[in-house]
Amino acid sequence: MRIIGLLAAVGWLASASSAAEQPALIQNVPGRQTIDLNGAWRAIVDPYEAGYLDYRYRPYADGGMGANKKPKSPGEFVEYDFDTAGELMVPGDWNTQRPELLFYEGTIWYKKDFDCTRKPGRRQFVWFGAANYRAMVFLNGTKLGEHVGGFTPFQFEITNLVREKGNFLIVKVDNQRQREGVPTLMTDWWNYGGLTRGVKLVDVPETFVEDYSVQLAKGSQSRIAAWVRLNGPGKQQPVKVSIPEAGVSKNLVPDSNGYAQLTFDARLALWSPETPKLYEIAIETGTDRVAERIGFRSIEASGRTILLNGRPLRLRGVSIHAEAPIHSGRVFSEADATTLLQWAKDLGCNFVRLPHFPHDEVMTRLADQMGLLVWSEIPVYWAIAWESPETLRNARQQLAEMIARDKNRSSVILWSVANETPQSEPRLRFLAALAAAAHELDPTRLVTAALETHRIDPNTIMVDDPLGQYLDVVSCNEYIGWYDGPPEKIDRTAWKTAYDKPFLISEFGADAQAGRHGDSGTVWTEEFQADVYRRQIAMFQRIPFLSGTIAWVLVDFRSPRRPLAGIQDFFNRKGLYSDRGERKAAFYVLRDYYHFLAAGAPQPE
Ligand code: GCB
Repeated sequence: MRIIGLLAAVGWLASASSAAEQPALIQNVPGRQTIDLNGAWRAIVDPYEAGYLDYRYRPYADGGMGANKKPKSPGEFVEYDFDTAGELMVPGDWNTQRPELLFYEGTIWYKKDFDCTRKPGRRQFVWFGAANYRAMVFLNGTKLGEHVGGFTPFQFEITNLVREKGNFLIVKVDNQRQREGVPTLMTDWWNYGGLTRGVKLVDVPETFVEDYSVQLAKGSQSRIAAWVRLNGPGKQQPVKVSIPEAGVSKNLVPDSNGYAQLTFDARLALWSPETPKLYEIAIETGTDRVAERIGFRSIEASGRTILLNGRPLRLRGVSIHAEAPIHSGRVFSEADATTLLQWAKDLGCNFVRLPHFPHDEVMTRLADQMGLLVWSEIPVYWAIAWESPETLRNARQQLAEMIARDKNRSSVILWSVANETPQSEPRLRFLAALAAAAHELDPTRLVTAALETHRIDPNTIMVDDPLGQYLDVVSCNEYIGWYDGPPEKIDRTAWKTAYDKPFLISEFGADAQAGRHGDSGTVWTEEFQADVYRRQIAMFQRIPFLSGTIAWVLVDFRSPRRPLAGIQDFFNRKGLYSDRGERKAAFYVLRDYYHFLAAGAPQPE
């Protein structure tokens, strides 16, 4: 069931190439034999898509610029030439690489030349960490396929196309927003375009370990449920799963689909934010070996309490947008990810929300190492086209790709299927389908969504969004004291819930420009923001069923919706840090509260 669901969800891969047996996403690409295709790529800016469509808006038969055409005689002209075009760095959004591209939305063509030493009995894939939003990929003039969705990995097999010398890989990346896209037209983040994450050639044996999951079985702290899937002609050969430090070595025999599963007991030190213990695990066949470090922890909802390793958990969280600290642009490097996660730890957090789309894999891998719990999300945001089957298919695919990539990360405890979506029947159907898909794809983690609030009287918020019945954890964003009334309104607000489920405040906050001072009644000042935080914290103490809070947001981030000159300058200023890395007064207010909670303040009921 599970595998069929996942394959169906990523079914586009099957049509993307002619090879007989297309794998689902290759698991653990950082742990494979790879060649980096990162660095400088040639780039042609194509705002009218004229490299793809003729003057009647028909696609060129040869793929347009994907063919990399050259004049064959002095009398022939071709109106593009990658070899004389400028360069863009990959990975990297194009917006922050050239001033004239800061607001650019449209197509850019990328080209990279490479050689590839081919060994018999090996297979090659070209793998993209992400391309925002729509990518069309050509190798040596042949179209490999397309991918839609700006934040998840994808790959194409190139074994039969790649040559020893003189390969050219061309990618058309288009970041135009679309009403029926995921996300849709309006968001509160920068639409960074391009090959925003790494590109690699992945080299594997003819039969290889395509995918695997090694995690604790649902509800257990000592039973491991492992599954492995092999791909290739020898996919029924025995597989060994080992965890040497725990004395585990198990042999599995795959079925005719190359799939094998096993549950077994192990004595394990459990992973937690306080002790982020990771074990080296290895999956081996006669021809392939892949290894990585994995943690083991249980996560459950019991009534209104979240249990981590069987113990009540209070989440001390902050949201981190994928905006690079100090230099801005979309995060892809380990250095930037480390800075952001360390800033969250400095705040006293044990938990980070990574909104509003899957972040670079480097974030969740580092969260495993640094001991931070993670909320991961797909960009089903605000006014999605709820009635469009294609939009639902797209959202489901992004969900499946996010889960496929990060299912072995002990840090990830929550999958979020949506953010701040307006209530309606079509929306409920759409999101209930996504919640069901998340449960099916990953029965071990908890499913949530960031909901909106509503009041049943001027002073009482009632948490009763009907979507709550499909979620494991009910979460609400609220901006009392900013969009919703003056800060004093926070003092008068009481909360009730219709659900016997854990409850999180998934956003709260206010804008402040770092260094702008005044009294606490003056907006945009650090004093105003700090005052909102103080009042919010007092309100949290009055919500007996609260399992955690997530401040919005760790660092100021770029947003086209924020034009106020001299203050916003196209940044959302709700950061506890400025975009230059300065701490604002509210940072210290929240840090004191989180340290107080960490020191053993009362747990939720
Ligand atoms: C929200 C959204 C978030 C925005 C934030 C804001 O409710 O979920 O994406 O950036 O408010 O600052 O307005």
